[in-house]
Amino acid sequence: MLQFYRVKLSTNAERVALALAHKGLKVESIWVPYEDRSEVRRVSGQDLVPVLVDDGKVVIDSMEIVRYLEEQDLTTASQRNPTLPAMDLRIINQELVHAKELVQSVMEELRRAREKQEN
Ligand SMILES: N[C@@H](CCC(=O)N[C@@H](CS)C(=O)NCC(=O)O)C(=O)O
Repeated sequence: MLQFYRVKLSTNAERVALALAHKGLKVESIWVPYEDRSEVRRVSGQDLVPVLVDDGKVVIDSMEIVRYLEEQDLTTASQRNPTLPAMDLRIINQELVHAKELVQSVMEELRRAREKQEN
């Protein structure tokens, strides 16, 4: 099972908690005291949380953990059904930004054309 090292009231740890919940993953939460990081240091070689341990693989930094979870999920999803492209939420988000820019530039062109017609 995944092990999740966290402290209370840490927004970075909560980001990881939300990502884990979103993915529906079971974890063992290991709550460490804010003032004693010896266990975190022993496991990860540094003091900050969140830290995720996946079968011996240690991942530090909340966004690195989110990326790691996304990559693992995509790998598992494409193994489940290799004929279906896995949906990567990060890429979908980029595509949405591009689509929005495209729509804005088309609207701008139309506005200019209308202005030209009116004058
Ligand atoms: N960039 C890191 C920052 C990690 C971080 O600053 N964690 C805080 C808790 S939110 C911490 O462990 N602070 C303890 C300290 O600075 O000694 C991440 O996103 O995970």
